[in-house]
Amino acid sequence: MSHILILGGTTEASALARALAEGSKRAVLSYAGRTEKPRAQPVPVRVGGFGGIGGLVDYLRREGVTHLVDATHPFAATMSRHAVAAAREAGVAHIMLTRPGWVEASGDSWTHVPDIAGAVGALEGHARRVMLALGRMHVDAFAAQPQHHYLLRFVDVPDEAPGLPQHHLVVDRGPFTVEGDMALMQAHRIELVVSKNAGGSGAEAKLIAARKLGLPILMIDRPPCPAAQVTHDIAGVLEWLGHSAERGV
Ligand code: 3Y8
Ligand code: NAP
Repeated sequence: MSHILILGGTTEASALARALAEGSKRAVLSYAGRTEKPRAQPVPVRVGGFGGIGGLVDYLRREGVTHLVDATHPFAATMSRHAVAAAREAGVAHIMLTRPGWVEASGDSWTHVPDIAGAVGALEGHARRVMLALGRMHVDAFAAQPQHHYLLRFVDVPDEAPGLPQHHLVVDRGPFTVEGDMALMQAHRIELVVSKNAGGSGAEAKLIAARKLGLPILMIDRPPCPAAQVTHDIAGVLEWLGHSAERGV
């Protein structure tokens, strides 16, 4: 009997949980605990870190996990590295479910930067009205460029006000809509949008909204991904589960 651990926090992880529940597969979805009220799931959920690679190995062995699906966000690089190492050490089958990166389309005006620090550096210069669609974890880095007016969007109300002298905070969770993001950008007279190359549909609205409004994008490229088996869709995971079950892993 297989027992699947899904490392979640993405639209695709939730879709996989639904598919496994419908198939009466035994699965648990894991959240880091970054948000106050994570989305309810049709499979049991666990919340919180494992305690590094060793903690994850212990969890895999203790719970009798047979398959580990890393369906975390492409920027959750530490979790993905830990998942590969722990699965190997515990002898558990492993696959990454991740979405392809977005690619610049005609009508887009992207400037690529390698990471958050690169985005901060690229904001050197005259004051502008910038939409920082990066969530909460890295906002403080942008205090190095206090001249801009920032539009921020967090999942939860923060414990303290963001450390940016000129900002407007929207508390909202995705998936977002093109119309909603266009209205938001127009209402705040946004001149530039800063985005991670998350891929997928849940955060894509802002790219389409920026394209329709002719706004430039500062695109933060993904961190390197560990060497592992990867699929971009639920069907790929279900096929992998079927194959590895036949092999009796
Ligand atoms: C806790 C679980 C689902 C998953 C939904 C996806 C889509 C909506 C769009 C913008 C961009 C951003 C952010 C974003 C999106 C989905 C997906 C996605 C981006 C939840 C969730 C958790 C998180 C963590 C949160 C981060 C933050 C990032 C906001 C749940 C809602 C900016 C990423 O306040 C914080 O500490 C938030 C932290 C990591 C990035 C950051 O650096 O702040 N996601 N987001 C997960 C956990 O605890 O393990 O609460 O239900 C999940 C989703 N957020 O099941 O429907 O699939 O990506 N999440 C980015 O892409 O740039 C918002 O505003 O346009
Ligand atoms: P990260 O930097 O790669 O991981 C840092 C630590 O958080 C990990 O070492 C692990 O702690 C814990 N962790 C991360 N994901 C976990 C999970 N799904 N279940 C249990 N523990 C987890 O991760 P992150 O970028 O902070 O992302 C955290 C969560 O938010 C992930 O679920 C991710 O899918 C989701 N998310 C992130 C982003 C983003 O932009 N980074 C966007 C959307 C959703 P231990 O070492 O103690 O095990």
